[in-house]
Amino acid sequence: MQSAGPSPSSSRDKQSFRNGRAVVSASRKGSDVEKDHRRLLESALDRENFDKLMYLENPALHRFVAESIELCKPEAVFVCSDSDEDIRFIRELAIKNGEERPLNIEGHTIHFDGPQDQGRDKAATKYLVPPGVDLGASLNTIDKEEGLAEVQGFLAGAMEGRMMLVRFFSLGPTNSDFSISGVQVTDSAYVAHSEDLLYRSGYEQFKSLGASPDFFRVLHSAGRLENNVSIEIDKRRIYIDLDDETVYSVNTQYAGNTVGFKKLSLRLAIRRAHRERWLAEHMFVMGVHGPDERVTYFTGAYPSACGKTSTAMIPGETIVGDDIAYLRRKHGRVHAVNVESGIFGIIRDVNEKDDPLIWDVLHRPGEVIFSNVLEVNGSPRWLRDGLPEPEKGVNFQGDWHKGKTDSEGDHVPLAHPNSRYTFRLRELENLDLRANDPEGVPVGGIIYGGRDSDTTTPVIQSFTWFHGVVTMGACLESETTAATIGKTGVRAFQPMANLDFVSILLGQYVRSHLEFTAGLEHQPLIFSTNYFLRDADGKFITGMKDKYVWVKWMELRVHGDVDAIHTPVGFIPRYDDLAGLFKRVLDRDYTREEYEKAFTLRIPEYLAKIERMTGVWRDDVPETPDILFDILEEQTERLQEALAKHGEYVSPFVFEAEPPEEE
Ligand code: SPV
Ligand code: MN
Repeated sequence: MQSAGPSPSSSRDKQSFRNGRAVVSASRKGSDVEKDHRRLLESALDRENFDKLMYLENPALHRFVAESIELCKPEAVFVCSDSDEDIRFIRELAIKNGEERPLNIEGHTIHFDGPQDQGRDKAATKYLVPPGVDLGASLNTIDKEEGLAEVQGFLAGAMEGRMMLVRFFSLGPTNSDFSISGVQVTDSAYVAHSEDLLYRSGYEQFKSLGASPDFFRVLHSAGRLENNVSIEIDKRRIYIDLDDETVYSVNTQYAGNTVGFKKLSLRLAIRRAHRERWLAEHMFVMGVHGPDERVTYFTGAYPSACGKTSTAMIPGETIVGDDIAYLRRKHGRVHAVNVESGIFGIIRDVNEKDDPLIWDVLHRPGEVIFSNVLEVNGSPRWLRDGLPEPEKGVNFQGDWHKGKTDSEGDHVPLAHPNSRYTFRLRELENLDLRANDPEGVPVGGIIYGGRDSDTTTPVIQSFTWFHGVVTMGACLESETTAATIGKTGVRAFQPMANLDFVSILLGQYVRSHLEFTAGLEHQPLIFSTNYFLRDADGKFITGMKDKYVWVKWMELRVHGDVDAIHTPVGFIPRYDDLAGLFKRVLDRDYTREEYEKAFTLRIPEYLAKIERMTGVWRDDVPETPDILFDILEEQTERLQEALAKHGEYVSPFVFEAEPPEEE
């Protein structure tokens, strides 16, 4: 039998890599195995690092580290506690080993990923599943034994001559009902440094776990490097063992493939959440500031590169988090926390005028990692930064100059469209006061948003929780972006903007949403937004800042402060309310024509969308709850009725003049 452990050569195949979960070989007692691990750690670690590891009296952790050492064969091991000194060591190591280079501004560094390693690799990201387990066609899986053998084969000896870094984090605020502990083992100081900016330190929290094996594990190696970038891209693998809550990542550096507590742990968390009846989502969390200093919290799910961060960063509002949220039922409401404590944000289109808060952080001393931008004499430059295009610089492809073309004669942009900045949220002056509240924040509304050029109105509220979960969450579609490797601009099924990370049967996942708020005294309202609607000439219909108004309208709706127009697909804003908000928030005269164009119901497109979605859920998803089809059918009937009465494209004023009959 092929070993299930990290070391293919290990003779202890039966108990290997089960992380201490009651799997003890028939022939050896658990205490003997623990002694083996201790001996191995004692010989591989110097006294100081050994002591730091042993301070955490957790046999499952010791096993994970010992077996990772056995497999990857590092030259040295550094265990990072929560101390400033240890954290500084990692930050400096990233510069010393060349993974990051200092820029002109103090604390700023630049990192490059390889030319073929600029986004999440969906094809190489797979779940390891034991025989007999079927996760459905929409999830990428590989037989566990086969996958482990493959990825462990690539990890074998991968850290020879390098230092292994061991880091501890808390997902969610520390010491809260929400928090999950995690350990990352990596040979990349860039990855370990990024995590320091992105997550709350968790060494002391790990201590409080005692001997519990209840934590997430990530083992990463950048693999063979040339000029500090991973070069064996054909051997890039990101494999996720759901049962052991362990992630393996190799031959890649791009943070979305390597920073284990981002999307890799989200996949683990979704499974836990399903078991324990909470939700782990690809969502921002933000406070929207209403009348009389009222703060109403929203979460928002948008596929990558569809406006999630820019919504969470709307000036005048406050940010709790921009990417991943855990939601739990508490005190008769839904409460949410930000799993992270930093931002790994897209740095395309970031300019001084539209993004003053981010711009400020990116231009003053403080810890910032820029990745895959252009470096010009120690200054970072990125796509559409609002400055004159530079003559030349260095980017992830090497030397760049204005007018550069590739072998096909195509224009080579100065930076990658998925370039990123990484910094701590506390750098931002608009950080919400409750960002680290162990109780989380109470959620008034949930927003779903996709990149949809032709169907969904700019903002709309669902009739009910079920109607929102189904028509706005489960039926979210979005055109693909540069955040994942592959063709961009293709309309794709993106339920809850979380499809890439769902790790249970999709039908069960949507059911867990449907049931989540059952019996709660206060259910969040559900909305959808679309910032990408275009007219017949392909021009965007709404402005970049219109979202500032949409969130204010949603905030008022949560409190019943404004009425709305009943349409066949949900409630849309009244013109008068929006006109008032546009004036107050943006000091802009919002015309009736603009409103009518943006909020005209596009019935043929909506009907086509329902048909597409019904097909996907019916044909490709096992265990889809029947209610999903019922809700879509009812929506179709309402749309057909409106079509017969008013034609294909219906002005919001028509619906306003015709209130619905009482049901
Ligand atoms: C996303 O792509 O949704 C991100 C960046 O937030 S990544 O870490 O690659 O997932
Ligand atoms: Mn994301």
